[in-house]
Amino acid sequence: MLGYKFENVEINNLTTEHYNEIRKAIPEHGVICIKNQELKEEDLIQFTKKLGMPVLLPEALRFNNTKKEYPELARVSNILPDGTLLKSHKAAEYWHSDGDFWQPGKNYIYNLLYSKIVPDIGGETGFADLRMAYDALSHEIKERIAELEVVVCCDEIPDFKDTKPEDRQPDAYHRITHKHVETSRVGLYIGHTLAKINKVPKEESDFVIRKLVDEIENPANQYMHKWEVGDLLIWDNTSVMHRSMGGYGDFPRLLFRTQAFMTPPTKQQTVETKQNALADDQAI
Ligand SMILES: O=C(O)CCC(=O)C(=O)O
Ligand SMILES: [Fe+2]
Repeated sequence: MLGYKFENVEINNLTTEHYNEIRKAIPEHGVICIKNQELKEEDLIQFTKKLGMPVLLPEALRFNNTKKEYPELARVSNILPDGTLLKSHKAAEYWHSDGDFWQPGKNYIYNLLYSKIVPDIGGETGFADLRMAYDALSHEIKERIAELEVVVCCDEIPDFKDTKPEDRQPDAYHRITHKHVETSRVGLYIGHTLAKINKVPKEESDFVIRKLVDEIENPANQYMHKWEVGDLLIWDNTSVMHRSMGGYGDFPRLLFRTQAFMTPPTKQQTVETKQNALADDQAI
């Protein structure tokens, strides 16, 4: 089931049992929310390192994080570090998987997004479950995409417009029918909704992508997160796509983001996690 909420854990004082529950819940539920956290930048980075090697993005993709001591951090915000409010700010308002521009395998990343300032209206983050979207496809479309790949080209990713030429990654080719490395669940992977299918005429590519996007955009396969200050969301970019739902006008909004390359759990963790299997599912 898409989404899971943890209410009684403290990231800065985490037991092994809670860590294992969190770690297991991420790929299982696609996105999880840990409520009521009080985290400084370094706390978020420390926790990110527990999940995997932190992703270091080019400066332009850290979105005004000017603090050189935290290269792992991006500021998702309409407020500049000096307090200036960016009017009519819009960012990430399209369905995407972060890290789709990395080569296959390296694109398996977790996102951590932590809310500091929540706007009075709007500003939700939307999630689409790629496993549910896949399951909902017709048999015919499933067969059609079985061997196909999408091409992710940095020039088509809006966030890359301010990056330096040396930050551009080579085109990445990803299988559309994605079997999750950990859960073995099959889901879609298209990177972003304007992606093109490799070695397929444009008309056919557009037709097939449209069929897939219809399920990604189907509210039955989505969860909308309404932020509260102190929420820490963690999601698996190979199980869900996400986007900003916008609609916050000029109300201030500030979130801190880090990312970690996914590392499969150790044998020991797998055993412990099985023993501490999550009790009843708690919907977000
Ligand atoms: O602003 C949001 O709600 C989502 C931002 C986003 O795409 C991200 O943090 O990766
Ligand atoms: Fe994103």
